[in-house]
Amino acid sequence: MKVYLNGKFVDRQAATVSVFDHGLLYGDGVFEGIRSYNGLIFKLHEHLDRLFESAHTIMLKIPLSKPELADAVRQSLRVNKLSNAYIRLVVTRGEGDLGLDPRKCTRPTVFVIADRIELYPKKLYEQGLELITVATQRNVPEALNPQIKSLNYLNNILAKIEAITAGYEEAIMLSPSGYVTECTGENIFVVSGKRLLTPPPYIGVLRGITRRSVMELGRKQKLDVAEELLTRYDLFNAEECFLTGTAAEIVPVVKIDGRVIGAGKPGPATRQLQAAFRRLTKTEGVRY
Ligand code: PXG
Repeated sequence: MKVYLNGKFVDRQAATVSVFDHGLLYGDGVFEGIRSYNGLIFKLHEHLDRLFESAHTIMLKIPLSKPELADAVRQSLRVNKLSNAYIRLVVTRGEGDLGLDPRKCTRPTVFVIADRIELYPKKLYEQGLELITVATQRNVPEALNPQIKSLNYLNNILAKIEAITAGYEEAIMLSPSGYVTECTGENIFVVSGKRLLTPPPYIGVLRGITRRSVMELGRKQKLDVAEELLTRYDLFNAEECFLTGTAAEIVPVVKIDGRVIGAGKPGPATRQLQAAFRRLTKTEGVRY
């Protein structure tokens, strides 16, 4: 495997960063997770836009232009001869000293890893997922805005550990007021009648690229799509519930905190959106 690292393609073993890199010392950096399907990079420009927004927000100047980074992604897929892949794009503050001061970091570290996609078990999509809400609240936007896709994922990891400890694969995180935010690496949606609802970004969620695609597909399917504050009550009493993310795509949720959701199996709206999303990934994207 060849990894793009600071302008060069190097062997996997040589793809290393310094122990003084602030991405490692402080989680000071930003990243993206991108998919390619049959030679098409899905929503590449949307991912690059979000990466640049995250970087701009933490005052990290990416030393490449968007077209240059897009090229690095395309080349990563080509040199590794991948047609279906998961791509991790990372920009860290770079090497500094042991202090926090980002001014000591003069050159951001940029790398791109393109690897074969590890698909989730088919069973997950057929039977649906059982979730629990956890005690770890989602970061509040006033402290660390979840819209920044930063290398600092401890908030999510702590919630994931709680779910795993309790015997579940994924957790629902709430805001300090008890509103539903998102899962540890996926956005959440509910269907109630003709309404397709997902929490608004201001409550503390990542503006997922899959989330946006699903909202657009929902509108095309004549669903009434809205960003609304949701409580656990709203989840428990929804007809359908599902999660969205680049890696997971659309995952049906059938039980939350012991309550069966709807009919307890993937619902018709979820299935229709899954089918429409699959069509989209096959037809849309940047060729390489
Ligand atoms: N919320 C959070 C907190 C995320 O990290 C999403 C939502 C979904 O966003 P997209 O743009 O992918 O629709 C994410 C996705 C992985 C992985 O390998 C995924 C994410 C982060 C880290 C790992 O599954 N982010």
